[in-house]
Formats: sequence, structure tokens, C-alpha cells
Amino acid sequence: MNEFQGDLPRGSGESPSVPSPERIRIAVQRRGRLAKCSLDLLQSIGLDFDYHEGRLFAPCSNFPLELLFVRDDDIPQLVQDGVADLGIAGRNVVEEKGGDVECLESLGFGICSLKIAVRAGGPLATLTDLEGKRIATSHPSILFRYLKEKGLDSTVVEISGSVEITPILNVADAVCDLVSTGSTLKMNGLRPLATVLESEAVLISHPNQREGKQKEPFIERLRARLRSCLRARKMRYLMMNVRRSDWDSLKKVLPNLSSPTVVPLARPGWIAIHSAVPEKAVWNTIEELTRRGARDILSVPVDIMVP
Ligand code: PRT
Ligand code: ZN
Repeated sequence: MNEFQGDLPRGSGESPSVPSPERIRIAVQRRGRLAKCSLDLLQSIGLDFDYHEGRLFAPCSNFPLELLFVRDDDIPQLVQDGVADLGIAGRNVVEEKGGDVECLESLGFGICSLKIAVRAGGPLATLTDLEGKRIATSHPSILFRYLKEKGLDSTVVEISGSVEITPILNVADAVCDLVSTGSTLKMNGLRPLATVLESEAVLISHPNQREGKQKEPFIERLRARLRSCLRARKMRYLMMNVRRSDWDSLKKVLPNLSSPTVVPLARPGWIAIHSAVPEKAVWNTIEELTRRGARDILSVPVDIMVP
């Protein structure tokens, strides 16, 4: 059964590969680092679609939406031109391409930073040492802006890939590249000098394309679902049994943001407590709760969290 409620026409999107003008179109990376997480996130907000390698479009069977699979670099332009209503791309790509797109949500994956790096043990030690030097990057616009802001006059060497080997080849004195674990820099004898941009995958749209459009309420529904899932991913749900007399002490451990559920147990003097806690703090919280008398502690993941 179709779960979407509204009067948006379904159009020709029933066909597996024919685009429909009436559906919300979301551009996602076809293959690469963001592809799987983008699809997983869309599935986690209840969207049902078939995905096969090589396919350009995938219509959704339970929401007026279709996916468009493209290279990540093309996503900001497709959104700006109105070919897609929404897109998922790295903030680095969005900032690099510039253009008139709006970041609607930060999506919590594809996390990396754009860093300037220099030869480890080499003569360049501070930002000012980059004055007059060559910096290789595949993000020239972002780097230009950064250098201008810092008042540095360096030469930007634009390169499309393998940025990290340019100092070895004497093509550049420094690099400005994406870093996640830092092992690529290390392997190439480089060390980070400055962070130019923090990046993660973001949901983008063109502000004017959405205004007053029939699709807007559906886009808002998607955003609300995304926020509920993203919020939930950061939380765990804890359940435990405690002595009523220990409750005042235990209360102090459970974060203020959650309002714990307190349920009386058949066992006299005991209660069950349920509470959502931040995933990052879950082990410390469990250990502290145990010290304060909590027993039979269960922790479960949270799928959806609507405030
Ligand atoms: O084919 P298409 O054009 O779609 O993909 P692509 O090859 O251009 O991009 P892809 O799939 O490599 O990356 C897509 C997006 O993932 C980027 O735009 C970033 O937003 C994000 N991302 C997250 C990264 C990284 N982490 C990352 N580590 N993109 C690239 N890297 C590279 C980096 O360039 C360097 O070569 O990984 C290396 C460094 O990794 P560490 O772990 O050694 O530090
Ligand atoms: Zn790309």
C-alpha cells in the first residue's frame, strides 16, 4: 500500500528508468565513498526503491520521489539548474562548486577535512612559510578563498587526483587535500599544517526552485524524517532496574535532555527506568549507573526520535 498522503501526481515514475517531472528528484553519488551511506540513509527514512548498478534513475514506490545516480561533482550544478530538487554531496564539493544552493541538513557521514599539508621534517613549518610557495589541490576555489582570507600570496596548482604525490614529484611545495584517517598523508611523508574546511555529506536544494512549489510539503516531510533518524543515530535507549531508594542518586547520571520513564516493578521497593542517552557516553553512563546500584541494564539502538 502506498503510504504517502497528498495530491501530488505519481506521473510516469512507475517505470524503472524513466524520470518523472512530478516527483521530487534527489541526486546521489552513483559509486564512491558517499554512495552506500546515502542509500542507507534514504532507506532508513522509510523510502522503498530498487537499486541496481548501472541504473540512472530509481523511483520510490511509497513516496513521490526518484533517485538520480550521478558523479558527486555534478550534484551541486544539477540542483542549481533545477534538474534535481535535492542532492546529497560532500560540503567540500558544494563549497568548491559555489553556485546558488542551500545546505538543508548535515548528514553525519563522509566526514573528512580539507587540510594543507607539507613535507614532514621539511622547511615549511607555519602558514606564513607558504607565502610564494606552490600548493597542489583539487579544491582550488576553496583554497583561493582561504589564502585570500589569510592574506597569503601562494600559487594554487590545480590537479584532479593524486594530490599527495605532488611534493615528491616537485610539482608543488605543499598540498591541500581531503583527510579522514590521515594515513595517506603519512604514507607520502606529509604532515598537516592547517585545516581549511571541515566537511561531511549534506542535503542541498536550490532555495528558489522550492519556493511555492507543489513539492515543498513533501520535501519538508523528508527533512523531518531525516532529522528524526539522524537524531536517533546518536542515541541509545537504556533500560534498567533500580531500588527506589537509589533513584535520587541515579537521576544525576541520566542526562537532562531525556525525561526518563519510571515504571514500578512487582518486586517490592524496585522500579524500572528507561532513558535515552547519547551513544558517545553510553559506556561511561552504564558504568556509573552500575556503581550507583542499577541492575539488569539493557542498551538498544534507537531508529527514530521525534521530539
Ligand atoms: O566518481 P565520483 O566523482 O562520484 O567520486 P570521487 O572519486 O570524486 O569521490 P569519492 O567517492 O572518493 O569521495 C566522495 C566524497 O567523500 C568527497 O567529496 C568527500 O566529501 C568525502 N570523503 C570523505 C572523502 C574522504 N573522506 C577521503 N578520505 N573523499 C576523499 N578522500 C580521499 C582523499 O582525497 C585522500 O586521497 O582519501 C584519501 C585520504 O584518506 P585518509 O583516510 O588516508 O586520510
Ligand atoms: Zn568526484
